[in-house]
Amino acid sequence: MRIDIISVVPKLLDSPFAHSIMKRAQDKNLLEVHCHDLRTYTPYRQGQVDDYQFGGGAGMVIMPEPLAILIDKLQAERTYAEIIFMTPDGKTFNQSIANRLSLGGDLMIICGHYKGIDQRIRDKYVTMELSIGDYVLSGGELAAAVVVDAIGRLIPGVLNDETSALSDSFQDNLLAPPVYTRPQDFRGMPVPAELMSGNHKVIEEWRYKQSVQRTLERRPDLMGDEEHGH
Ligand code: 6GU
Repeated sequence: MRIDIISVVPKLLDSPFAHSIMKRAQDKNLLEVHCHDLRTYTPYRQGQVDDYQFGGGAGMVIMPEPLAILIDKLQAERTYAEIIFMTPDGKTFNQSIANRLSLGGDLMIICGHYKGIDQRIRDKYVTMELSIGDYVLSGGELAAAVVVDAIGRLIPGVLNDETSALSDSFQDNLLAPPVYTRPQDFRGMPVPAELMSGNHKVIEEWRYKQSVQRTLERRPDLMGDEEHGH
């Protein structure tokens, strides 16, 4: 999968994909992430990409022309499954959206900054608008990094048995169970006996019960138990 990210602060995206699983995905040629500096494509003087908003009000808006020039150029080179705009008023990103996008082909992601981007770009080009939660970030870059990480690790072949996504929280609407490693006795706190039993069935049952208990305590909304949610 190829992901093209458009930003006015591309330096914010230097490190998120350069390490760990995102690096491995790219080393294995399963993922390509290309970050584009919008200023490179502006037809205006001195790399200007934003301007005051019509109607007045605080905050600059990213102009449509530089975005259209870059989006047209990218679309001439390949077809995108989705053109995503990162914005706090988008649909809240979740594991189910990540699963779908990880199987769906190349993606373009547009990061806003300042007050956002001209509405006409959203109307003409954008096919999906995503937020990563109900709080406001300075720009879409950190949110885009979150979305690319969540999608990238799900691309078939990226994870191995050690890092498998099957046991992740949310993959089955249950939170993941607790995990333990050496030593078996840490300062008087032992590892639960079930995990030391060597009995696969006992271990799986214990993990499932812990997952259910944890989900009921912490995220009853995930279990469709609206009574306890919110
Ligand atoms: Cl996608 N962008 C910004 N600026 N803030 C956010 C967000 C996105 N998602 C949550 N907060």
